[in-house]
Amino acid sequence: MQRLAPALRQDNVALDLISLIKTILAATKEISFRVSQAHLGDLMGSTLDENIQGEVQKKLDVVANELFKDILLESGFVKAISSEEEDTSVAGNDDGKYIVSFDPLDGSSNIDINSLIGTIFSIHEAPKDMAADDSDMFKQAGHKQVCAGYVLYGPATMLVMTTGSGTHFYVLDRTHGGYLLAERNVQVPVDTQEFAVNMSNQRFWQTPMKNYISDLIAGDTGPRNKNFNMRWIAAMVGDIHRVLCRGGIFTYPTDSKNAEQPYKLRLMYEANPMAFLLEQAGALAMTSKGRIMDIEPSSIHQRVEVIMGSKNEVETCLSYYK
Ligand code: FDP
Repeated sequence: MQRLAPALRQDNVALDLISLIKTILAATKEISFRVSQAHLGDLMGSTLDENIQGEVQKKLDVVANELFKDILLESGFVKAISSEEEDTSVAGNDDGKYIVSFDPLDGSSNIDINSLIGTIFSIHEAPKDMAADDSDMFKQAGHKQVCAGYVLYGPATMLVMTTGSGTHFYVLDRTHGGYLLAERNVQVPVDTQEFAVNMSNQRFWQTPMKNYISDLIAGDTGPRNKNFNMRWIAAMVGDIHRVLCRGGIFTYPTDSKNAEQPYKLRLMYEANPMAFLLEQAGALAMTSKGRIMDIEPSSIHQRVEVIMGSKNEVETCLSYYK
């Protein structure tokens, strides 16, 4: 199996970017180790703090965030970072070529139950004419990402990453401590019989999504004429990984549970990186109004409607909104 650096060189990735990716991956190796040990030590449960989104922070979230932040800022490669766990962006090296947005541990409700969690990251070029402490640097559309990926801390620790030349799977080989290429140019099947959505929110959805999901549930007795199965890991990294492996549609649709917050998932460090990975694998990543990666961000913690996965199924879902 090919090692990471030659695989990236094969895709003509710039040397500076390779160095930054290696820095990110050094942090994920330590997080992977700490996640595996968390039930032995004092890293379980919650701290008493809430993050900017009003969610109670888990201790592992905090540890992972500190690790990521420190290693990235010390590296000198980044001009600034922005994290789910930080209120605002954090300035780095004024001459850093890149900015990184990340969710240090996605799927935090899975931490206590020893289930799937992961780290999601998104890299953009840093604008030269802006100061390192100017968080407006992060207001760049997803189609300008130069790299995106996630690391899944599952039975195997897996890296899924794109630099714009296809989406590739890597596996952490603990015998030599590096990531090895497991599958190049993953392709998401265009059709599927599997959907992922939090069904408990059904009564809060808009009518088109209610109708679409009802038709999936009706199976071969309804207009779709085929049966569908449902899967919900409750960690976006896990659900998107399944879609990348065998197809499916994943949605966190608009809902009316909280009038001030119609969407759940975050654009910069959840929807955009997953959109880049999926599109590079032949899938679609949309809102009911258009392509996720074309959204011009207005704030670093912006939330967005998400409908992504197998091409034909996403298109069918969107047809209910017309
Ligand atoms: P979490 O808050 O546990 O970190 O980031 C939001 C997220 O996880 C996604 O990973 C996941 O898809 C979703 O929330 C799950 O939310 P619910 O099960 O509460 O709907």
